[in-house]
Amino acid sequence: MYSHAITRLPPQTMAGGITSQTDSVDVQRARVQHQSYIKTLETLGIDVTILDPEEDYPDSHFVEDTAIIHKKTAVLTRPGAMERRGEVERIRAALEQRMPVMELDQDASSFVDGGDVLFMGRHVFIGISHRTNLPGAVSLKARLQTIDPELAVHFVPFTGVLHLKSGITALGDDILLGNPELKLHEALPAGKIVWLPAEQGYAANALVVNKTGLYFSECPAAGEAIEKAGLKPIGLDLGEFRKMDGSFTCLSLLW
Ligand code: CIR
Repeated sequence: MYSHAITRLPPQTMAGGITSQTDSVDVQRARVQHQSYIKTLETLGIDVTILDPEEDYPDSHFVEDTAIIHKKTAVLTRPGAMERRGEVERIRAALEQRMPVMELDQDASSFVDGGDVLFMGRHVFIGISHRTNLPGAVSLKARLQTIDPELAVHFVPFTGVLHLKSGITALGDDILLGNPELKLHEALPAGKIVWLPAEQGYAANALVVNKTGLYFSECPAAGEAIEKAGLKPIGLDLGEFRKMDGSFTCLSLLW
C-alpha cells in the first residue's frame, strides 16, 4: 500500500518536451487532467505533494524518470535524454526532506530513466533501452540490492516503445499488462503478460495504487484486465500527456 506521492505541475513550456507524436498540446487541458490525476490519488488515501512547475524543463512533470523509490529510500537517476538530466537536481530536495537518498554512481556514461524500472512483487525488471544502458542498470541493481537484498533484479533488453513501462506494467505479483508494440528480446523470467489489443496497447501503462488500477479511459480492454486481476479500475483521460509520450506511472513518485 502507498501513502505518499510527489507530483509536479506541468509547465507552460510542456509542448517543448521530447515526443514522437505530432498533435499539439493544450496546456490548460493538461493541467485539468493533471488535477484529476492528483485528486484520484488523494481519494485513494495518498498524501500528494505538488511541486511547482519547472519552466526550463518541459518534461519535468514526468517525475517518475528522476528517481526510483523502494522501502522509503530513493535512488536518484541519470536520465538518458541529456536535456532531462537537470530535472534530477530539481527534485533532490523534495526527496531528501522525506527519505534517505542514494546517488546512482559517479560515471557520467551510465544512465537510467525511472520509466524503465518495473517492480513486480520481489522482482525488479530494468529495461535496457535508449534511455537506460547496461552500466546504469548494473549500478541501479547494486543500490536496490543494498536497500533490499531480497530483490531479484533482471535486465530486460527491449525495443518498440519508449520505456519498459510504456510496454508492460504489473497488475499483481505474477501478472502484467502488455502493449503488443513492445518487443522483448528475451522472455521475461517471471510473470504472465496479458496483451492488450494493438489499438489499445498504449493503455498497458496502468498505475496500480492501493488495490486500484488507473488506466486510459478510452481503452476498455485495460479496465477489463485490471478488474480481472482483482483491482478496482478507474479510467482517466490523460490525452494531453499521451501527446508527449507520457502516461500514468510517469506523473508520480509513490511510496
Ligand atoms: C520523454 O520523452 O522523456 C517525455 N516526453 C516522456 C516521458 C514519460 N516518462 C515515462 O514514461 N516514465
